Amino acid sequence: MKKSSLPDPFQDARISKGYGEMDDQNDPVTMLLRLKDVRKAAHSWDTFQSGATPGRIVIPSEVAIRNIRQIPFELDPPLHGDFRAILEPWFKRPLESEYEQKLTKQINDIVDAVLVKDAIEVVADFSLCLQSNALTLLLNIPFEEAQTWISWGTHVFRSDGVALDGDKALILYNYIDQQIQKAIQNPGEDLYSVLLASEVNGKKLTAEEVKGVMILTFAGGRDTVINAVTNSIAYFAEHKQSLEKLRDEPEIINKAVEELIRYFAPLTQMGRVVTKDTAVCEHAIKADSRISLCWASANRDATTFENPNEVVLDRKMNPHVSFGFSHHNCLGATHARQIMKILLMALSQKVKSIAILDCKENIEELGEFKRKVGYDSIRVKFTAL
Ligand code: HEM
Ligand code: EMZ
Repeated sequence: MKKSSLPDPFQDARISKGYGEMDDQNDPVTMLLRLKDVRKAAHSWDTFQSGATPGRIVIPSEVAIRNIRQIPFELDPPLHGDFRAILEPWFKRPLESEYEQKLTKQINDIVDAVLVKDAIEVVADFSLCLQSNALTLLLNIPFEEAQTWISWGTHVFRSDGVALDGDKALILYNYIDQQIQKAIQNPGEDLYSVLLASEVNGKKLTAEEVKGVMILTFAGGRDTVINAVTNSIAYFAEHKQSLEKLRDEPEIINKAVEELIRYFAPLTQMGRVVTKDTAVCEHAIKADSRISLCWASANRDATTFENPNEVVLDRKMNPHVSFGFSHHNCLGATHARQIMKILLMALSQKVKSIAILDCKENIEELGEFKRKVGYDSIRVKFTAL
């Protein structure tokens, strides 16, 4: 098994019964493992709701450390759609050419810097910096602000060995409160100010609602992007010929981005709360219990994906669900895809090879399953072309 592989722990359960079970802080989860069932449940918001107690649809549940509703993630239609409508234009900005140029400069600078170093730890010294720098563009605030976020580490609700860290979450909440106050006093062109000036159903957003959007923007776009970037470096370290292929056939880069994101599935699963007694895969589920949409398993469903456990960079049909499915599909996907596209261009144009020196895998414990989602740390040495 290669160091960069992300094995699929769900295969047997997906084929034999279609679901898996895990406990999470005494609030068990029935995990949907087949692509067809994941899509159907993601669509059926009246049976599988997102707008439950804040934090409850996240796995591990964040109920113990959060009472603010993340928007639009923890809302159901029709209110969900009202918020999406004001957010969508802003989250499409990564397609604008000025944004793309700035992002290209940021990523080229980071890659150039590691090419002249002896060895680097990718998670802390590469992926976290890249993610934080890029987020300044999405929020439209000064580049220097990234240093503050880098100092928080990779996850805003977790720390080493602690799945849920309330003190750490407070750092983010207090920071966002301060930034909202600043934007109220001195409005600018940043996301905070734009949200404060926006209306939903004829009413200005409250500071609490703005906070709900901002927490989600910080939390949802953090370890997901870090995992996608780190796993890409590990993959190219062990597949030098794939870097060469991208150099020779740059026209497949968009397909390669989708395929890496399918294979990595940086967000393993997301929960829903069941509103009425129902059944999935002939398995009864009681009202007010939890299910999850296991994106990572659905992406390896051999009834849709040929050779699901292989990275096929120019895979033709690729209806993966790494960014979710239906109305809650990832708002940050445009930004994340641009990051990945530009990273792949930079690596293929500048890097000859990458050697993995040592690594510590990040393994999620999900009841009967254990899933590698990325690395706690991975030291590598880059060699320039
Ligand atoms: C929603 C994955 C990056 C912001 C989602 C969902 C998934 C996902 C699976 C659906 C959740 C659900 O159905 O309950 C990912 C992955 C990423 C990524 C794999 C990186 C590779 C980002 C970034 C941002 C972001 C960079 C913003 C900075 C959001 C938001 C939602 C969301 C706001 C909620 C959308 C809604 O409820 O309508 N993401 N995400 N994500 N993501 Fe991402
Ligand atoms: C939540 C989630 C969003 C959650 C779309 O996913 O990402 C997780 O990393 C956070 O912990 O609070 O924002």
